[in-house]
Amino acid sequence: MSKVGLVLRIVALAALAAPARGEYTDYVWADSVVGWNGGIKNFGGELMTSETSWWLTGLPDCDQNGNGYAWDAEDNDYVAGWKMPFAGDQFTVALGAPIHDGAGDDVLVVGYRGPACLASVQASADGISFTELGTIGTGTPGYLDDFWFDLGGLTDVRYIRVERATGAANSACFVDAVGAVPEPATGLLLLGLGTLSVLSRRR
Ligand SMILES: [Ca+2]
Ligand SMILES: [Ca+2]
Ligand SMILES: [Ca+2]
Repeated sequence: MSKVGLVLRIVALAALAAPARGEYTDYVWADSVVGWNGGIKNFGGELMTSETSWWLTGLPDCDQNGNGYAWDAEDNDYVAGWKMPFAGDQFTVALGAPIHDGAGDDVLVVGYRGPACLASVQASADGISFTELGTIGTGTPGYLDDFWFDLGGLTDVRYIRVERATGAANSACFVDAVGAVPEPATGLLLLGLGTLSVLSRRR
């Protein structure tokens, strides 16, 4: 096998072996909350304000002991969402950088929700026109989950909205963080191309 062929093969194998979604620390996270209405609050019932909108920004931070259960005594109540009564609840975050449709799922919402939850997750490039990516459905109260969504061809997405879609009993939903995968294939491809150019120069 030629050196070039070997490098191509290594790059291909690395792409297959790499975790499809990488780590939380590699993601683009929401860096601001650009709007909300209804009764957006933390689980304790404190209404979110511009002073506390950081509950929704940055990396997930409410499960301090990392066991996936959000209500342990030592955990922080750094979430925002809704419970009863229904009030047309929704919020929109801005991501730290524009995101594009890569292979597989792209957008991540971390949170916990009630057994009758139904929430719509939407994406927008301009903050005005939103496209629904999917929904967050029923869950086990208190247990944090990663909810993944595919951009489905959308590009230059900067805004993610989470909107309550039911006023049913036990339809609470609280979000810890909103993030996205920042095109992981690009760095790997550049690495492969860089190695190829080094090899071709050495010949
Ligand atoms: Ca916990
Ligand atoms: Ca995708
Ligand atoms: Ca949080």
